[in-house]
Amino acid sequence: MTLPREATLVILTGAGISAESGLRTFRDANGLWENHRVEDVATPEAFHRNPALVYRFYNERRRSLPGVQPNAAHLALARLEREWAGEVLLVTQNVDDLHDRAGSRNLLHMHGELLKGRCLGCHAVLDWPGDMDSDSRCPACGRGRVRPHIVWFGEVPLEMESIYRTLERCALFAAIGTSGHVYPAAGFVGAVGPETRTVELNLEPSRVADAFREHRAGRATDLVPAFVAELLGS
Ligand code: BV8
Repeated sequence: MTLPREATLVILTGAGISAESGLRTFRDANGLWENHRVEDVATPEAFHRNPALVYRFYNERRRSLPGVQPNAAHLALARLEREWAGEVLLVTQNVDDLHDRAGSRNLLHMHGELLKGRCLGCHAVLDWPGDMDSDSRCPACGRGRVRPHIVWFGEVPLEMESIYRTLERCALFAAIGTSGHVYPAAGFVGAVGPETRTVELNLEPSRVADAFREHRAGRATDLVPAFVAELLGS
């Protein structure tokens, strides 16, 4: 089914799109980090209970970013945004900056960003490329402690309103490199219209594969450039 040229596309990405850049997925770590389940480290309760552990978890991941590069899949999605006549909304669950560095602009980090912090006092969202700890203070208000600008388990993801608004009117919804474990992202495929084309691109079927009409199995750096070329008709 060919898409109208002005159609709105929504692309959802997960850790699998960054895997070939060298960033571990949650499944690779089988959800474990320093013998903690990620769900136990990435929660407000964990931050309250043991802030040093949670700061360390994010410092380690933030430090790994300069050493990795966007891959062909990230670059292909940036090309799609540039060359597609209609809107392309890229919603990522990833907290790395690889889509940003690949050139995607109409990009929503629904689970936050490693390179940002948030003031617990004035709630300012801050660029934060370096390490963060309990002594870190907000440069905006000068006194608040700072937390990672990350949506933890049990917290409300960012930009949900605009995401659902775009899902309702998109002609194509494609999910790339996400296991379908985590909600509400895993439920997005159920929020599109009855005519919307749905495609899952993944190394293996996700938990919600049955909800997609089309499936492409393989690595993101193979599947995504080919999928984008097909959409652009080139
Ligand atoms: C919410 C930031 C309400 C942190 C993340 C009990 C108590 C409390 C909550 C819940 C509960 N039970 C359920 C919930 C809801 C919970 C949830 O879903 N839990 C799960 C564990 C069951 N969700 C929440 O708490 C969310 N908030 O529900 O608020 C609400 C709801 C709706 C509306 C308003 C309010 C908040 C969830 C956000 C948590 N934060 N990230 C951090 O990064 O440290 S989630 C984190 O894990 C990632 O962001 C990502 O979303 C998720 C991992 O998923 P994936 O990205 O899919 O990665 P994964 O490793 O799982 O899979 C990789 C995939 O890639 C695989 O399929 C693999 O095959 C594929 N792959 C690998 N290599 C390649 C590849 N594909 C292609 N090419 C390759 N080379």
